[in-house]
Order: sequence, then C-alpha cells, then structure tokens
Amino acid sequence: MLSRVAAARGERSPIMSTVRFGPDFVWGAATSCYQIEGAATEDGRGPSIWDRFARLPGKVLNGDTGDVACDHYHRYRDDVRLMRELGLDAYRFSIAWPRVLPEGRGRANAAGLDFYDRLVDTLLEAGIAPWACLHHWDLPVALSDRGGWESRDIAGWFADYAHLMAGRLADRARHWFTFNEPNVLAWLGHATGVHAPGIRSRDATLAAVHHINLSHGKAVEAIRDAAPAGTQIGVIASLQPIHPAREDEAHARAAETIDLFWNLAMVDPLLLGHYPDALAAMLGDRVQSGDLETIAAPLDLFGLNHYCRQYAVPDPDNPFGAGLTAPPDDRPVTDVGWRIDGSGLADQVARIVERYPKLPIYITENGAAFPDGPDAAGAVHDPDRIAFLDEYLDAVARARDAGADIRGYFVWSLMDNYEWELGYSKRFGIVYVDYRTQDRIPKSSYRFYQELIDRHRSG
Ligand code: GCO
Repeated sequence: MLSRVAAARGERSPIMSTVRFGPDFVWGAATSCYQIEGAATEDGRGPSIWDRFARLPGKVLNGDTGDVACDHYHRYRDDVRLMRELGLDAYRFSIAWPRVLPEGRGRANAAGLDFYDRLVDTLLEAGIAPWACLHHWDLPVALSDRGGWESRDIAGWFADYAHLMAGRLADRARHWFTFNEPNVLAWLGHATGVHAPGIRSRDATLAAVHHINLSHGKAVEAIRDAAPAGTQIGVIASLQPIHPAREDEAHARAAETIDLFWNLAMVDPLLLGHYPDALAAMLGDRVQSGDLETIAAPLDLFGLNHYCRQYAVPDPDNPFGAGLTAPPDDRPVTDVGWRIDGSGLADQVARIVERYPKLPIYITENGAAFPDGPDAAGAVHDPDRIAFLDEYLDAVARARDAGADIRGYFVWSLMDNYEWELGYSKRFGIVYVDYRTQDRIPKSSYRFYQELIDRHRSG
C-alpha cells in the first residue's frame, strides 16, 4: 500500500497497511555522542579512547575521527527541530563521559554539564522525552590509562559518573540506560580489537566482561540514589541469533562461543543473577563475593538492539577461537553486509521472552546502511531503507501479537553519522548529512517514519 508521500513521488513505500501498535507505543530515534557531537576538544572536553584509537594508523577507514562528526554539539537545536517535525515521542542519546569528567573522575566540567542541560531542556520544550545512555564506548583516556575496563576500580569510577549525571538530569530525563551494548564493548574492544581500546586478549576480555557488568550494577545503585523515585533504568544489549556458517562440529563450537560472549555474558548475570557455567569457569575468582548480587540490581526496562542474524566460524587468531563471517548465501544484505531478515528479530525477541524474567522491552536500535545520496533535485530517496523498516516493524508487530511486551522502537539512526571503524563511509540515518556543509536532508525514509508515527498517533 503506497503512502501519500511515496505515491506522490512514485516510490515503493509499503507503509504498514494497518495501525499495528497501540497509542502508548513509544516512537523514537537513537544516536550516540561520539558518533554525532564533534567539538572533540571544545569547552573542556577530555580525550576518549575513540579519539586516541581513530588516530592509530589503519584502525579506522580513511583515518576518520569524531573530531567534527555531525557538529551536533553546535547544531543540536536544529536537530531537535527535525525530531519534533518527525513527531518523535522520545530521543535516545548518550552522554560523553570525557565531556563532563575530562579526567573520568574528580573535577566536573561545567561547560560539559551545561550542554546536556541545554539538550534535555530543548528536547522537553519540543515535547520529546530525553532517554539518556551513560556509556556508548567513549571511555576517558585518563581512566583507560589506569586500566580501563580491565581494572576492577572502574566500577567505582563509573558509579560516581552515573551519580553525577543522574543528579544533574534525572529530574527531567526519566529514562536511563547504563550501557549501550556492553557485549560489543567487551568483545570488539578486548577480544577482536576492531574497536577501541583495540585489545586482543583472553584475560582482558574476561576482566572487561565482569568489570563492565559490575559497573552496570553499581551504576544502577547510584542512579537510584541520585534520581527521583520512578526513574526508569535499564541496559541496552545488541543481541542477534548466532548460526554456524557451516554444518560441522568446529563451526558449531564457534557459534556456541560467540553466543556465549555476544548474547549471554552481559545479560544472564543482569537478569538471571548468574553467568552461564562455561563462562563462570573462565571468570574464576574475578567474580568476588557479592558481585553477582550487585550486577543483578533490579531493572525497569530492557533495550534490545537488533540488526541481523550472525554467522560463526572457527578463528585461530581470536583469543577464544571463534569469529564472525558474512552470511553464507546471496540473500539481500545492507551496505555493511548484514542480512535483511525480519524473522531474526522475531527469533531474538522470542529467546529473550523465553529465557529471562518479564521486563518491558524497547527496540532501542534497528536500522540499515544503504549508499544514499541526493539526486539532481537535491532529494534523497531511500526505498531500500523504507522496505527494511517496514519488514522489521512488521516483525516487531508480530512479536507483540505473539505476546512480547515490546513498548517502543528507536530507529538507528536519526541522522547519518560516524560508523566507528568504518568512519563516515556508511549511512544509517533517516536524515542525510552532507559532511562538507553539515546540511541535513530528510530522506524519504524520514517521511515514511513521520507518516507511520502520525498514523499511529491519530489512531
Ligand atoms: C552498534 C552501535 C551503533 C552503531 C549501529 C550501526 O549497535 O554497533 O550501538 O553505534 O553505529 O549499530 O552499526
């Protein structure tokens, strides 16, 4: 069924034909500080491990850094205007730890705190709920140099940061996430080294897994202490069904290993109160008395980031002997090679519902990279992204119909931005960013999402 906007352009816009989500469903968009803010050395911000990592030869495509990114630090009012015109209920952003605590601890940076005050107030003025994420991978260099996630001390440093930010913003920001994708932070940052801090070590990964989980638990306590009653606290995990790329014993073992670290290591202890046995054995006495109780601090919501099924292979270069590979057939993929298959989201939700105690679920990231660009008239048409969103939103609706308590959806991303080791080469936004001029151009997927929200708001 063609939407009005798409019909006018003759685009294929299979906007969902019926209102599938209730009036209370939260429609959002997500970004992260290092990927959009820029102003990396402005107003007292300290360096993060991504500022350092991006400058290492060969780590990031084209040597791209987040120095300028989308210049959101200066353009946030215009970006909030785009969110308001979109009709968003909520906006998921992350706070740059080194912008508010340049040394990671101790002296707070007033200009950094003021920025997040202004952002939160501007969102509220636009009728958009600010959903704050404390950590989206940009650890202050000063703390990395003191051991980073390998040091047990980081749990206290993170809790102090959490207390500072909740005390400053939680009177207005009523939803908080401790980490974005702690599983990806541990695995890509410490086992594969593809992300900052760029470590490839079994011991570093095991230490990071546990200390990130411990930091989460202590931060939940700190937020509860600093924030008004009723503040909603959760964690965001990137969870994907893991399949052996080939049907043999070695590939099956590789899939089990990836599933253990990618899907279970940073969720089981939080929601079940214990590690899977295989991982508990590897962690050994890193887990001290009382840690599991701290880590399992009760949560109010669960953020699921989902993109695609993943395919595992044996990898002798990986500290745990397992890695990921491209999908083993020629079905459609996005511009970063991720399979387009909404059933993967449905399967992942079903696993969460079956394995963990009931918690409200929010899809806190879902989206796709495609090689978008303006046409001769300066418009950006992205029918592939519209089709992707329609397929995955249909999967969300089906999962809800099957009983999953999914209460919202945040598209990744509001705007094109810094895609980590891929730099600015991949575009995930529903708004196009011209990095030369910093102009924003709403894509046709922006109009699709706007119409979808409007349709559900008007019922
Ligand atoms: C992630 C991160 C985002 C990415 C997005 C596309 O899930 O990896 O949360 O920062 O940019 O997912 O890869």
